[in-house]
Amino acid sequence: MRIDAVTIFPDYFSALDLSLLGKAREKSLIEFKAYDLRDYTHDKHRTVDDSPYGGGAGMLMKPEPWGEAFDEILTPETTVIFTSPAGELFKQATAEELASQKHIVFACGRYEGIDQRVVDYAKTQCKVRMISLGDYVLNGGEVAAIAMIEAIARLIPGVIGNAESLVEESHSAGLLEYPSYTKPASWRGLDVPEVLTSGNHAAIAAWRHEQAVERTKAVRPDLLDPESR
Ligand code: JFE
Repeated sequence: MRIDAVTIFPDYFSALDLSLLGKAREKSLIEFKAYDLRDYTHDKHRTVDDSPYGGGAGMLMKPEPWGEAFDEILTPETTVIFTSPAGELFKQATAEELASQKHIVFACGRYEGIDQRVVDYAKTQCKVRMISLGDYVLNGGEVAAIAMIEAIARLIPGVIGNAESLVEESHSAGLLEYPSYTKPASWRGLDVPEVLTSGNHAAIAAWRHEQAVERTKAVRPDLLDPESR
């Protein structure tokens, strides 16, 4: 799979050189490149922003550099993702859908966002989605894109060392994680729940499921409500 990003801050994406994702890139499971939008400007100041028609605070990203970048980077097989607080919510199911794509391009805005015609133009070239990382406003699309790339990349076979953890995740999908413990069995007066040291695997599985359900009821009851999905 190839993943690209178009951004005025390509350095954000150096986070992807680290850890598992860096290894996946070394193994050529994923190819990644961050394109600097300013490389597609022609003026001395490498301008990417302008004031909004109709007035209002702040600046918008002007369309021309995006058009030139897209003409170089997009193919009919690309999915372009505009990260935006106005997009559909990013879910595990979204990551699963995107993990089977050949080529994803993250278009990362800054300022107050991007001229709408950039989205409309991209739709004439390939598949396009507007996706929100969550219901809060970031200063730009880069951090949202990095989070989405990590969620997508770990679903690609070979990226995660322990494929069993993906199987366990899909088994417990829709519930929050149960609490986990490691050694020592007693630490600062706090003990590991006895069932986990019992060796009774059926009892352990039942306890973990019950803990997951109780946690979900307490902090994310929306996940248990079929209406909300
Ligand atoms: C951009 C900005 C003022 C946005 C109402 C480009 N989940 C998520 N939160 N924030 C973003 C995504 C995001 C993505 C791209 C972005 C924020 N901004 C900042 C400023 C109003 C905005 O939208 C610019």
